[in-house]
Amino acid sequence: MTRENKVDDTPERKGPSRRGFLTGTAASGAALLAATAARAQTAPDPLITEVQPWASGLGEGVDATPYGLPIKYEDDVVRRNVDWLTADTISSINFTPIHALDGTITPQGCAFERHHSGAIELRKEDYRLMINGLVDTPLVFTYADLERFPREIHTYFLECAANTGMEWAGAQLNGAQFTHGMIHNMEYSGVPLRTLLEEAGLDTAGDLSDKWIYVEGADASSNGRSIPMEKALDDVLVAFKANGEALRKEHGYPVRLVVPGWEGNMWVKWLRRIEVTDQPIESREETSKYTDTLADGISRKWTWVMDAKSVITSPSPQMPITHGAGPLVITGMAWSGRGAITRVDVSLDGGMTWQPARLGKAGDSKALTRFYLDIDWDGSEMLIQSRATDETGYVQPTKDALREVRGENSIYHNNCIQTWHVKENGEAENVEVS
Ligand SMILES: Nc1nc2c(c(=O)[nH]1)N[C@H]1C(S)=C(S)[C@@H](COP(=O)(O)O)O[C@H]1N2
Ligand SMILES: [Mo]
Repeated sequence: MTRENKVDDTPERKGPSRRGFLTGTAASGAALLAATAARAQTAPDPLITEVQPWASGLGEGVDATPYGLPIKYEDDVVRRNVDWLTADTISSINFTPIHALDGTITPQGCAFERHHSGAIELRKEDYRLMINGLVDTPLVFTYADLERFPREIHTYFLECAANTGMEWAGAQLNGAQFTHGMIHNMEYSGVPLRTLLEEAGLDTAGDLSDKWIYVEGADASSNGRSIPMEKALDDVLVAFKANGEALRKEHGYPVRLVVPGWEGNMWVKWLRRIEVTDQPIESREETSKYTDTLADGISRKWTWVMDAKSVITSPSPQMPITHGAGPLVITGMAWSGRGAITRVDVSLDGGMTWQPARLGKAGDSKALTRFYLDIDWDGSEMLIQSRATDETGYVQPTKDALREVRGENSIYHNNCIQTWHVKENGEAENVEVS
């Protein structure tokens, strides 16, 4: 921003149209002018005055990279794991670099992975999906069969119920990637599960209030989960594309279940079987795991919905402020499993006062919403927080409020307000305020 403004003061090198554009930009943005004034430079900038290597030779041909990766200068924007969290990397987790992303869509290449028995490779030709149990006509679909049913596209977030789970007892992990990175947000193409259940002869007009489905994956863990029929017929998708292309292996190629707004564990990857039952199965993944142990030692089960939550991604521990006082863009993301985000408030003083943030675009239901707060930073330390509100009126709770209800025995469903302590030198740290 500063450099572009400076171009205006340097001798003519580029054509008049670029100069005109930059002048226009500078004139229209008061913040931009302020930034220029703060960083006025007198020495000539060789990046402006000298011909650079990239302008004096040729670039790479179009056959060099048939399927591209990000440019090497961005090679720190990657998934990372925390080696002490799990015994090995097979039944493990890595984290989305949310601190370095903007917008709302998570590229598949850096979207977090969670596997219980590793990511398997399953060819489309070898893929089968069975629907059995309490249906008139048990069916087996091939991948090609699935492609012949009417498709829908929807954008949804997937959050592992364990996201932020390490933070119950106190501030633990120094980075938004690690405290909040078990989340991704993709545009899925797929067939509504309702369509396939009807194909198998399920009478969706009848009384299905006591019916469930049990869903399993083709991997060794199978990750079986029970889902009430009401949800199965509502918005669950059998998806085969994400962000326009085939699902990546690690996200369930060739077919995964999409269970909008509900905990990530239910989004079965490498989807292999759907059984219609008249009771839940009470599998490992819904009894000893993915239940919430309260202060008295009793565990809540069936806590499927992910409540409204948000986090500031920049500034944050991995994204310190690298400039002095003046214009500062604070940004983050918010989401709710109950619908659209309608409002995000930001506090700079640890929750004493709040101001409304600007939503990058209107929130989609059960999808990530980007927010911004553009401030004139005075260079002093801040305790920054964000607080999401969703369309049901639910407001993201403080950590203390959540602990009051849930105690400290929980792992899953920690949707508390996060605090970053931003220091005068721009560095940020994961802290708690009460
Ligand atoms: N078949 C199968 N499905 C699975 C899992 C698994 O190990 N096997 N892990 C679950 C968990 S706990 C989560 S949080 C999500 C993670 O999805 P992702 O790897 O695409 O991020 O997948 C779920 N579906
Ligand atoms: Mo998970």
